Amino acid sequence: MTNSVLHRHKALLLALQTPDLADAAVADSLRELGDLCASLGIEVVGQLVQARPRIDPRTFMGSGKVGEVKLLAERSGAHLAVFDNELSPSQGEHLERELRLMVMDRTQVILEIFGRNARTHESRAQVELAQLEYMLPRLVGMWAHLDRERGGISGSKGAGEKQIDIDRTIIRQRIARLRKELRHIDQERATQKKRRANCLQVSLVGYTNAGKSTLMNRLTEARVQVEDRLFATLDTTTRVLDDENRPRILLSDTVGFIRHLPHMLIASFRSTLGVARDADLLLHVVDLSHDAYEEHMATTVQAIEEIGAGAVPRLVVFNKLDLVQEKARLLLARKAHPEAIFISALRDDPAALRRGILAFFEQRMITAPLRIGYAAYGELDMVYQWSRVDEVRYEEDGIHLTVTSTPANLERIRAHIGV
Ligand SMILES: Nc1nc2c(ncn2[C@@H]2O[C@H](COP(=O)(O)OP(=O)(O)O)[C@@H](O)[C@H]2O)c(=O)[nH]1
Ligand SMILES: [Mg+2]
Repeated sequence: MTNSVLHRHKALLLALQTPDLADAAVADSLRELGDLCASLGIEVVGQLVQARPRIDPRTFMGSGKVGEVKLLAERSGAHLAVFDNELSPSQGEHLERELRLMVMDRTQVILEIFGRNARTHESRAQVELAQLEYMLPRLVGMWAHLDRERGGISGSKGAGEKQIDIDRTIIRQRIARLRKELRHIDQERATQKKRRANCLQVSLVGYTNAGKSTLMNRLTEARVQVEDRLFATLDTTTRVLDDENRPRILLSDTVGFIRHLPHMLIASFRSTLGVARDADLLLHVVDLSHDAYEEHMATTVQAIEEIGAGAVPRLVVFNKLDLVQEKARLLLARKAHPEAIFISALRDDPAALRRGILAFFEQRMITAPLRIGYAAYGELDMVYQWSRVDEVRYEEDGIHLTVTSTPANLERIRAHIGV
């Protein structure tokens, strides 16, 4: 399905509310689905929430509701139904048949947006991999009509069924190829990673549209694309944040999170998100002007853990302060996160944030004496890169230094000069 097909489509948004979901959470999620649809050019003409004790594994919603949706679609001229819940392959197939509308779920919408925003070879490969994995179990539905039309001869495979076998093979081959390509790109990245290992790495993380790329641009010379659009950033950009400091500090901007981010996307973007895993500090950027900011924070923390970055220290950065009207919200956020930094990436000088980052590392650095024999004189340059040299004395038994750095870097230096 291409975007030109979706553009200007009239759609109904549908959600099924099970008892474990609060009204506000369902409403927020639906509003977000509307934003996601809008970024694909889909026009939302109506929405419907059905409260049910549980989801029917086969039909998803009850037949009474199906009639209601059909009626609403007729009245509003919708020919697309977008479900906020994830639909199983058989549910999607069933609903498409019953509603006689084109059916999409939240996962598919997000996959479409990622597909449209992928710019580099790597992100394109990552998105395609996720899309194919989504498609594979759904091929049956796509070909079922062929067999139905022909009546299906028992005992032998129908034309549709044979076609599915062929398609499955082709898709599996393509998936294997993409995986191989991504592994290759990942290996190339390993060289880069080694070069950066002696720097302190800071990674911007947070909900989509929180202002990560804006902060990246304000803090460094990077020109990352900033847009009031969900998932504008799909690639990782890394720049020097502070060139004076030793060790040098690098800052990375990467893809954001959203609730119910399809797991196949997290899996295929594992390598892109690796920058957060390898970081010494995560800047968790939060749009404090958003009513659902607390939920955004929870979703982000959960995603951070999911990608294996749960152990990396985090500094919360409450952004978009210029848009926050309620004093109470500010006070509440400050109380819940006393160490957080409050900023408007658009309005404020980012110097305070930069100082906050430096202070964070300063607190964690240790000062230690070091002696380098004259035979190891060549290693002095490395010491100056990996640590801050506070004092140097040339004595008979070698060079005596007082250096300050992170425990990890000091460890590395010692290993290098063999003491
Ligand atoms: N009013 C206001 N808008 C901001 C601020 N920071 C970012 N934005 C806007 O929020 C939108 C998303 O920003 P972006 O940096 O692309 O978010 P990202 O998805 O987290 O990278 C853009 O339209 C930015 O101009 C801020 O402090 N105040
Ligand atoms: Mg961005």
